[in-house]
Order: sequence, then structure tokens, then C-alpha cells
Amino acid sequence: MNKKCQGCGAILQDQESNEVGYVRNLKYSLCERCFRIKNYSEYKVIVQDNEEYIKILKEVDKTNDLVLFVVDVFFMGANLEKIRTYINNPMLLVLTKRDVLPYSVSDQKIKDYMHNLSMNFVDVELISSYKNYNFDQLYEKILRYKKGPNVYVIGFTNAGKSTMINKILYHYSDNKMSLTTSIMPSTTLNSIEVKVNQDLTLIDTPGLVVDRSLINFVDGSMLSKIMPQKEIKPITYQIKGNQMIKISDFLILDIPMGNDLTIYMSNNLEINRYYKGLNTSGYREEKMKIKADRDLVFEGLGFIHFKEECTITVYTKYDMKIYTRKKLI
Ligand SMILES: Nc1nc2c(ncn2[C@@H]2O[C@H](COP(=O)(O)OP(=O)(O)O)[C@@H](O)[C@H]2O)c(=O)[nH]1
Ligand SMILES: [Mg+2]
Repeated sequence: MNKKCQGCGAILQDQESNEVGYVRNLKYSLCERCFRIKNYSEYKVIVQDNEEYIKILKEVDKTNDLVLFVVDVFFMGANLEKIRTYINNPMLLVLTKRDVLPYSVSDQKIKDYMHNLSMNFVDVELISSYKNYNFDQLYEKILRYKKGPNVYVIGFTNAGKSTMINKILYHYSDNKMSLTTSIMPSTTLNSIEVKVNQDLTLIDTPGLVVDRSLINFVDGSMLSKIMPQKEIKPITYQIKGNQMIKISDFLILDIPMGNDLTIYMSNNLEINRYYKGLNTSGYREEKMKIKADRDLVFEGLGFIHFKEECTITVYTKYDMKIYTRKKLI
């Protein structure tokens, strides 16, 4: 049988140094790319397409095993429901990166929000792998809802699936294996079986690439600014005159007078308000109508809550998906 890399799941090979799964010697269990990510944080971008992932999901659908649907609570994604078109398995929703949302927001509020999506979850758990938050509850729920020894871990890329599995191993297993994780999307390349114990095997998977997410367009140094590493401090502006808000180099918002808005984005981004017109050449322009008390979501960047109904002009540099939703917080 072909041996898989223990970090990313790629099939190991010693022939083509530029291809996925390359190792100098087949006796190693980590491919060269994983070795470099783990030891030098050197990332080699691999473009994954969703067709391969959908095949994996269809295989999961043939089983009746429990699925952990892992979702980044901050970068939730527009179409979570889409996953249900591929799999009907019993599904436990695991919201990760709780540490990023303001602590003042209650867990119950977030859980209720997700239950209202009517996606038929057996349960919802909110965790943080960084803070070791709620792992006992999560583990207890996995044991309670699993059908057999296999439990699949699915979701979008970068949701924190592999990091979560590493934490489960650390807390509840003697298995010393450690999956490769990184800030870049598509770190995990193939499904990998991770044996927690005799009765439980978690199967990590690469993840769906989020359509039109900012994270698909930027490099590693920008990604580390976009992806919050700790609790977000929301920024509230009262717009008194016609004002513009500029977010790093890729987003400008032109907002009419008399609005209150709160920005939920990484505090490592440069966010500034301007009272005069900014030069918007090189940006794409889009008018957006937002109803009162809703979020405007920028896929892969964050969201802005608007108190009043308004029409704003959004200038962007990338083909990032922008949409409104019921307010999260
Ligand atoms: N703030 C925060 N970041 C996390 C957490 N878990 C994972 N991450 C980060 O999210 C990124 C993607 O994680 P990874 O496990 O590779 O995601 P995967 O593609 O779903 O397997 C990495 O930069 C992780 O360090 C968490 O609990 N909190
Ligand atoms: Mg992964």
C-alpha cells in the first residue's frame, strides 16, 4: 500500500521533488513540504480544487458515521448549508477559534444563531484550540454521538480542523502523531486517519476552498494580518458627515452621514477614517443596500454591523464576496 505523509496525508514519493508528497527517502513519514512548514514555517502553495474534496465528501456520505463539521466562528462563510448537499451523516457542528470573538458575547447566543440555520445538527460545540477551551465537552459529545470507531472531520480549509485534532490527541491519546497546520489554506492535502484509541479514529480531510474569500488572494504576510490571533476589539464609528473608511490597501467604504457602525476585523489591519475623498482608482466599485441592524460580511476579512438602514459604496481590490446577513453579535 502507498504510504501517506503523517502531516498532510499526501501519498509519499521519492521521484519528483516538485510534486506533492516528495521525500528523499521513503522511510520518512513526513513529506518535505510538511517538514519545511513545521520546522521553518516555509509554505509552498498548493492549489486544491473542490472536485477532489467533493469526492471525499461523497465517500463519507456512504457511511453513517458521525461527522464533525468544523467552522471558523469568525470566518463563517456564506453558504454553510451547501455541505448538506453532499452529506447526510449525523453532524456535530464544531465552531472553532472562540478566542477571536469578543469575550462579552455569550456562547449561548452564538449556539442559538447556528441552531436557527436549520441544518439539522445533532449538537453544537464552541471551542478554542489556542485556549484549550471546551475540549472536555467536545470529546464527551464525540463519544456520545459517534456511531462506530470512525469520525470524520470536515469543513472549509483553514477552519482549524487539524489544529483541533492535534489538541484532541494531546489531551486524550497516547498517539504522538502531529498533523501539519498553517495559516495558509490547503495545508492538509488528503484524508488522514488519526487513531485516538482502540474505539476512536478521527479522519482529517483537506476542506472545501471558500469561494471568493480574501484568503485565496493574498500572500502569507498579509494573511497573518487578516487572520486574528487573539480577541478582536471591535471599532465603532459614528459617521457625522460623508466619510470614508479605508481598511489596509484593499478596501474603502464610502458611508453616508448619520450612521453608527461597528467593525469586527483583525486589529492588525490598518483601519482609518477620512473626511475627504480618497483616490479609488484601481478599485472595483459596488453599491450595497443594507437594512437596519444587519451585518455586512466581507468573505475572509470580517464583518461590519450597521445600526441604521443605508446605502454605501464599497471599493475593493479583489473579487471578494460581500453580502449581508442577520447580525451575529
Ligand atoms: N485564533 C485561533 N486560531 C486558530 C485556532 N485553531 C487553529 N487556528 C489557526 O487557524 C489556521 C488554520 O488551522 P489548520 O488547523 O491548519 O486548519 P485546517 O485547514 O482546517 O486544518 C492556523 O493558522 C491555526 O494556527 C484557534 O482556536 N484560535
Ligand atoms: Mg488541515
